[in-house]
Amino acid sequence: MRSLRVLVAGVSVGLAFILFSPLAVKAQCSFVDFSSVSGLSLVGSAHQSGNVLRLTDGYGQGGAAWCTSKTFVGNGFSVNFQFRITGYMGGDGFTFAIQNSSPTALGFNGGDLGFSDIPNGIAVEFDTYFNGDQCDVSQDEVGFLKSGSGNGGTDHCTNGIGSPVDLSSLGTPITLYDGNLHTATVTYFPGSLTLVLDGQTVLSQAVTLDNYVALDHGRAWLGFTGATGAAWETADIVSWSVEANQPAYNLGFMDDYGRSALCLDTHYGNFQWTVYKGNGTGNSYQGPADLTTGSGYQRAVASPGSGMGMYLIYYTTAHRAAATFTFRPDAVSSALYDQDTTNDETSCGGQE
Ligand SMILES: [Ca+2]
Repeated sequence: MRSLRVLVAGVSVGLAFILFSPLAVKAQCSFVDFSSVSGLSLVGSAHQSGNVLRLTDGYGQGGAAWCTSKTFVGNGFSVNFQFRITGYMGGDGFTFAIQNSSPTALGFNGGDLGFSDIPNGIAVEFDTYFNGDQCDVSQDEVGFLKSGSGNGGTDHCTNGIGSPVDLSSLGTPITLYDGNLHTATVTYFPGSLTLVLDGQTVLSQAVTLDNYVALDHGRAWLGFTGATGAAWETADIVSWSVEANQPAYNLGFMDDYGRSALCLDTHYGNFQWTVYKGNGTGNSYQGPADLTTGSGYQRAVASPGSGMGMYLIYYTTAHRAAATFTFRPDAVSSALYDQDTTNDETSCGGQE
């Protein structure tokens, strides 16, 4: 009889496989160009201009563009974007940022790059104005920043993650504001954050995102901020793609009658429910779940408003589980009863 299987079960090899080989999927925030800005929250000076996302184009501006849907970033992601800075009149630059403050967040302008004062975030800056009082190293630099409060919060001495890099000092120098198209790839693998710019690895730091951003079931808003002051420039994002790793489901339940299976990611709180019998057979549903661990039990409840309803209780000492599911758009509902933990070979996401 198929029953419960604890995938981790103290088997570190199995856990490592799950964590290091999650499926990368194209996230919702992917734009071949910005002929449509549907799905973006545009704030301040940020606007669509032809086929590009224009962050700034005058003096004294601040703008931001956030994907309105949060992206699951906790298990790693890769972001690729092209940008072009034209009409360089001295500054200030832009950032790619990850934050859990607001989909309309915008910080101070000028040297604060529209990022400073956005709480609960982390940014990759592309800085085109030398602020000596913020520990800038160049008017042509990149760096990692954590959230800083108030004016001047983009100070690398207080809020830098590692040191900024002067791009003009590279063996093959890169000039951010030369009017050319540049390609940036930001890759987060839990424990490290890397920026590759025009094929050169220019930044790489030990970073665990959870230490800087309070993730929402592993999720956060992704986007860009840009700013100018007395000095200004036109800063355009030309394309943007996001690939994110899936939750690592590490606890699985299979119904005794083979009707459906439930997998839980117990780190961030996510579930995947797959229907094997009855209405909705073959469908799989994912979403955030709120987890509670009590004495002798674990409970998972689907977050309200997700379009899904799920209630699971797993008795950890008795090794029994019961769950009910509904999915309103598909009018699918099911129950799961799992009475025996000992003989199950089902993996999360599929039957053996
Ligand atoms: Ca600066």
